[in-house]
Amino acid sequence: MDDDLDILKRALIAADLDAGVGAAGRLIEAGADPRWVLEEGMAVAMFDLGEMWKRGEVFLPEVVASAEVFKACNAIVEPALLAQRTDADVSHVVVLCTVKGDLHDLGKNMVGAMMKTAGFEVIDLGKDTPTEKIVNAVKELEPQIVGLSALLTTTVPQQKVVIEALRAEGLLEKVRVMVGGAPVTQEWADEAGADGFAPDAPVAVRKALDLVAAEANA
Ligand code: B1M
Repeated sequence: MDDDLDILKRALIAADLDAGVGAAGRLIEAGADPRWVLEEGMAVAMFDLGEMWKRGEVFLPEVVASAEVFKACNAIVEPALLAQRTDADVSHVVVLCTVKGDLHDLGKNMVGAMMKTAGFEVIDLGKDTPTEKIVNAVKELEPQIVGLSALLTTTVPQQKVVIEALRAEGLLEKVRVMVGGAPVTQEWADEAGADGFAPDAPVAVRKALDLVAAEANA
């Protein structure tokens, strides 16, 4: 399985669709844990690709192509992940999105899929999400949690803009806000007034479960 994980990583970096889809399929067929494939394989490959991009070893069109391969592989891995879904509690609703100005959604989608496996109902508002749309969704859907993803240092401040907009509408009494994304830190989460931060999708699930449990015990 380790060999196929390596093939998958290399295929993502090289934007080789056939090799990526082939390796993802073999891994899932062989019973690999989809979380392991996503976290230790696919997410790591995209991080490595980002480092290569920073060093000028790859360029934007290649990154766009790799993102497409990621989506194709994810279409194979995610159903296996969702098959692990528990029926623990579907009464907890998470409104999830990538903030305004930000088109990165691969990580946000992973967070959403893993939250579903823990029994959350996930309402995904997508990427480049206007603040007003998030505020309206919180008013209408009354979620327990709002999750805000941001991948650019220029869009991370938007997380605080959303939190302030929710505060202005008196909605922070009712909803817990989680922030995440590669440049996001616990320090920033505190400064922005978020209730939770997670560096990756598995921790995001644990944090979300902690937040709803704390609310239930309050
Ligand atoms: Co972009 N990009 N990109 N990009 N891109 C980064 C983020 C960058 C770090 C690359 C680099 O320079 N090394 C850099 C940002 C630099 C900075 O801000 N300081 C960058 C740049 C500059 C840009 C553009 C500006 C490039 C340009 O146009 N000149 C442009 C911006 C477009 C825009 O958003 N307005 C751009 C565009 C793109 C693509 C469209 C080509 C593509 C995105 C495709 C897509 O998402 N559909 C892309 C990609 C793929 C990347 C990198 C290479 C990979 C991101 C990724 O998908 N990682 C990225 C490099 C990097 O991050 N190191 C980069 C895999 C994913 C599974 O991880 O998203 O981190 P991640 O999610 C993790 C955790 O962060 C966490 O859990 C996930 C799973 O474990 N998490 C949360 C995420 N959200 C969470 C929410 C939570 C909790 C945890 O709670 C709510």
